[in-house]
Amino acid sequence: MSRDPLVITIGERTLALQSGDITKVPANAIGNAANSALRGGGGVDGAIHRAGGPAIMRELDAIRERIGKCTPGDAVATGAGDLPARWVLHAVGPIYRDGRHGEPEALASCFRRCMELAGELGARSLTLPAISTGVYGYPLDAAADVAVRTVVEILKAPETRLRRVTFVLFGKAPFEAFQRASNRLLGPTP
Ligand code: AR6
Repeated sequence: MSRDPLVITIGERTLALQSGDITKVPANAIGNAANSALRGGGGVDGAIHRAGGPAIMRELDAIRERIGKCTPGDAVATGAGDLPARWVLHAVGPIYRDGRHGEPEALASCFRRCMELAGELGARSLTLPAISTGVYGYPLDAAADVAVRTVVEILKAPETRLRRVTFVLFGKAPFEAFQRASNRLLGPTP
């Protein structure tokens, strides 16, 4: 049976996996699975805007005026409105085709950008959803592999100011996929 949450120590830092609704889990910064237009949508994006309130979209309107679209693999930061956090990091995941069109690189880049932005803002804790695994169709096990590998790599690096990264996974299937990925990459947790 799977332990939930699953907490893994990486040096002085922590990687955690838990199931649930990311809008309910307090953290300094929350990652979002947005789209290039930054106009909100369904899935986790819809849940974040509903729970966070209209202040988040007002900030995104201003960002859109400045930069136009946000390319897949990149992310932008706003305040978190009514969410139990200070910042939301809106990352744009790749739309999955067959895995040979730069999807793994773009997905890794989303997680890297979220962690970079979180570090720049001074966040110590970050929650992340399983970006691209809903509407964008990225197969769960492959996405979990990229997500866990990228986050662990950065948590092992001396520069990051982040202390704790938690994947908040919506349901049993994504939770178990991320657990398998962490077992593959880090070995089974004692
Ligand atoms: N908390 C945590 N995870 C969630 C939640 C939640 N409240 N709700 C859904 N998920 P998706 P994508 C999971 O479709 O594939 C939007 O319309 C969900 O089960 O939200 O990157 C955007 O505006 C899945 O595992 O994001 C874009 O247009 C994961 O979050 C597009 O969808 C991602 O699913 C982005 O598609």
